Amino acid sequence: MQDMRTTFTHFIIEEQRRVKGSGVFTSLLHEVITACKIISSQVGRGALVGTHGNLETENVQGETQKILDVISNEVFLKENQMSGNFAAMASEEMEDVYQIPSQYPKGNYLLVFDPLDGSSNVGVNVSVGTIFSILRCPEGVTEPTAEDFLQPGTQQVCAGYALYGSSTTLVLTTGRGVNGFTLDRNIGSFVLTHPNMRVPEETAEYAINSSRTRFWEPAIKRYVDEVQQGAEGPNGKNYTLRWIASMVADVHRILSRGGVFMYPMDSDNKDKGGKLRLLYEANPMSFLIEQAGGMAITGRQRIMEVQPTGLHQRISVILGSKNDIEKILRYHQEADEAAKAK
Ligand code: AHM
Ligand code: MG
Repeated sequence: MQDMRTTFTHFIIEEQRRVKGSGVFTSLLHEVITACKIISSQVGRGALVGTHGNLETENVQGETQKILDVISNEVFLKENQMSGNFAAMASEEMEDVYQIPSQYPKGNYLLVFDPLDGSSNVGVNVSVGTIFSILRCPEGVTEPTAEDFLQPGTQQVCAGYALYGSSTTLVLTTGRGVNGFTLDRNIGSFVLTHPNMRVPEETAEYAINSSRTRFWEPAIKRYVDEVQQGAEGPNGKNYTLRWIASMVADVHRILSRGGVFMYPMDSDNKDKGGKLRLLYEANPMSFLIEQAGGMAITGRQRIMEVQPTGLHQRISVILGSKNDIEKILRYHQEADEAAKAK
């Protein structure tokens, strides 16, 4: 045989055999990635078929919805509702929990997702993506409510994202490391191209929206100030800044070659708790980053240990290469101690 590449199908069958699974997970992941393939195709055609614009409506976050936000949400619901694997779904684009229509069987898992992350980028042809997280439905629950989704990130059984960039990439963890796949459009399948992804402990790249500098807490100001001093500062090396405004693309870069991503809570977003959403942005990305050897914190604690209080709860997100994240954690502790001592 000439082509010895591992397709996603083969990869999950092997995983299923390794963990002696029932096959439910294999079927469930197939539905999820089929949805990602459809969204990838829609995103790729958008400008030609007029779906790159805004709608008149706002989502539950009060943000203007893009046509593609709504299309992607509908694709995800439709592809995942009939398999009998999920008990309910929730997404950035829907205020309440989505119940599986009564004509379909219900399963034991909950699916929570951001159908099109970074969608402010679609009109300018910059990368966007889909983020998802899979939780167990609590035992005995047949009609899950928002409460049933409020599980800390440590309870996730699977998390991943699809990145619609110069190629379409799928990155996934089921708690046994992180693997990346690239969509081969000739055969319509994802192929394993990035086995066992690892985040290097050391980095010289950081990502933050620095137009918000005036709102930052002292610990973030201190870290960024030191980084910007480059080789002349305490780090003794030059850093570069990258900010795509698409978390999926920024996290993918970090999983590929290291770095630090920060969307911290600041004086401007403090009332909301931060900008990014805990259940379908921060938790799945934290699971991936930790599984790849990196760290993900709010500044003061591990993100995955935060007990969620709301479906659309926002949170401070600081993640990436271990050595820098440890330093940022320490800077928060030192700033808090200094403030207490005053
Ligand atoms: P979205 O889910 O509405 O697209 O918002 C989340 C996005 C992230 O992908 C990205 O990191 C961040 O918002 C960018 O925010 P900003 O425009 O403030 O730089
Ligand atoms: Mg998002």
